[in-house]
Amino acid sequence: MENKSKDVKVSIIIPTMNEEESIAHVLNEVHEAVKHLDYEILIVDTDSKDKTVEIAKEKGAKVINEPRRGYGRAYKTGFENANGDLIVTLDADCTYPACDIPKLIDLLEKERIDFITCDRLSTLEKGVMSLQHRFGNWVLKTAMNLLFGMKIKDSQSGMWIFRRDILDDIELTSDGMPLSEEIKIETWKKGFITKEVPIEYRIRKGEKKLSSWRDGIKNLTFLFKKRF
Ligand SMILES: Nc1nc2c(ncn2[C@@H]2O[C@H](COP(=O)(O)OP(=O)(O)OP(=O)(O)O)[C@@H](O)[C@H]2O)c(=O)[nH]1
Ligand SMILES: [Mg+2]
Repeated sequence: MENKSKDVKVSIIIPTMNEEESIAHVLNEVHEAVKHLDYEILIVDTDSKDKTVEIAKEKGAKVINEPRRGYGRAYKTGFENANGDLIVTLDADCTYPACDIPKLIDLLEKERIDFITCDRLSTLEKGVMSLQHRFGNWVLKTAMNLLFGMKIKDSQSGMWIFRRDILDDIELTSDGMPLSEEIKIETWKKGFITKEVPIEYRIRKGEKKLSSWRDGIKNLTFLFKKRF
């Protein structure tokens, strides 16, 4: 049975940088999915020049302005401002299934999990991710598993569902894309109960903010620095 409880507050955090093409769609999907829960939606925006902020406010999200660039920086600012007992993260580009949030929260609570990360790659459909991107993801998850003795299937996924309390016990140093790796390494290392759950990943709307080569190399370098 789906969780109908309003005892637990959920903070949904979404970083944005010029996502006017997709943000309304994502926010509609989030509202629809969690309307039976006590929740807040935090948009952490860096310098959007389009209508992202306007649309987000119109759709009832709380917008936090974070002028310092970086995906990791945006999330750390979001975490500092979150009032929920549970935190849910996803991109603003329609790639992650917001409709699955209630199911994932139920799983977290039922199995007393501390940190769920969603796995985009096990069920990935043809054409959703470029070959280059898939290869990069394979290299990064293999490096992470070898360096840290983990068994992760998707080290770069940006959809997580977790108890806010765990943030007190983990150290997040990255301000960039590597934060996605770091949060998984830290929760694993600190012995939290973690689980990877397959999800349906979708084609991105709007322009990507990631530079495949530059960010790929930065993510790989980060793993070695963190390990040694
Ligand atoms: N606030 C903020 N958000 C950012 C920044 N960089 C990226 N984002 C957002 O973070 C999310 C992830 O960025 P994406 O461009 O989707 O990166 P990605 O998911 O690795 O790459 P794709 O597979 O192309 O989607 C998106 O919602 C972006 O708008 C930043 O510097 N600041
Ligand atoms: Mg994305």
